[in-house]
Amino acid sequence: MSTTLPESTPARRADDRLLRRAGDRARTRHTVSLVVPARDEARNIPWVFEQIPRCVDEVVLVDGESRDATLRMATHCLPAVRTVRQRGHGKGSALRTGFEAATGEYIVMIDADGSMSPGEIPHYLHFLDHGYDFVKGSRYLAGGGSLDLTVVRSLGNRALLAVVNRLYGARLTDLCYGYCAFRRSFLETLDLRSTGFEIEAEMVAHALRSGLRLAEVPSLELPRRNGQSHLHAVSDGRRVLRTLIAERPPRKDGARPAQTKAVGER
Ligand SMILES: Nc1nc2c(ncn2[C@@H]2O[C@H](COP(=O)(O)OP(=O)(O)OP(=O)(O)O)[C@@H](O)[C@H]2O)c(=O)[nH]1
Ligand SMILES: [Mg+2]
Repeated sequence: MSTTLPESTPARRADDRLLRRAGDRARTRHTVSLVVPARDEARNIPWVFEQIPRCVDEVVLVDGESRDATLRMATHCLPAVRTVRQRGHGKGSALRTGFEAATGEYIVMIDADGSMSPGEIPHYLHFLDHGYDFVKGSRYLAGGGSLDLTVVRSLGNRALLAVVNRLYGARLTDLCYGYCAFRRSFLETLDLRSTGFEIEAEMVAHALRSGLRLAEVPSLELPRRNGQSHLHAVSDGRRVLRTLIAERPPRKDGARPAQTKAVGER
């Protein structure tokens, strides 16, 4: 059955507007690569992969010499997955390998342990679609949270957050959290060199220092589903601090001031 509306009723005009908007969105749809660093995450990959939304065009799994069936599980769950072996050691090396292999206009990164829900990816893309260059998740914005943070990690994150806000003149609400998305065209600007967990801080530091338009979106961190954490809170925290200090912008460098937007902020 088809329905026809008479010319120029309010309903028809609204209908046309909706179609035009949908058409605009389809025309401007950007391709999306999802980069997933994984080391011994065979038991968590099925949960992560089955939730990847349709807006993702390419999944790049970066293996870190896993001793379990991570690679086999990844191809079993998602035959189209691109698996690459990381160059060097550590999560930072893995992400840099994955970013170089990615081909999408937008890159999203999430962990493979089930602590980040792929269902949130469209929220990040929304901000990239609306002109932001770098979008990071925040567990501290209304609508976000963590079921995973221990007291020690939470205190460490707060302290490092104060440092980044002070040194970079930012107003971020979270720092040590690896759910981020950015335009691939800014990969060179981000100029990433970190090898370990401090890469997330380096990405934020370089995005702020370069004046990229940065947004935060609420994100809910879940507990890792199975297996062991690879993070060492004290030594990795120290590496983050060293990175933030080493990469801080000179006092007066004429760079564009950082523009940060948090969802819900006016
Ligand atoms: N390829 C690769 N992936 C890594 C490496 N180290 C960590 N990862 C992955 O990076 C992601 C984050 O590591 P986690 O061990 O979960 O660190 P975390 O989230 O801070 O710790 P938990 O909260 O306890 O899970 C996971 O998907 C890991 O498998 C590595 O050296 N190489
Ligand atoms: Mg984790």
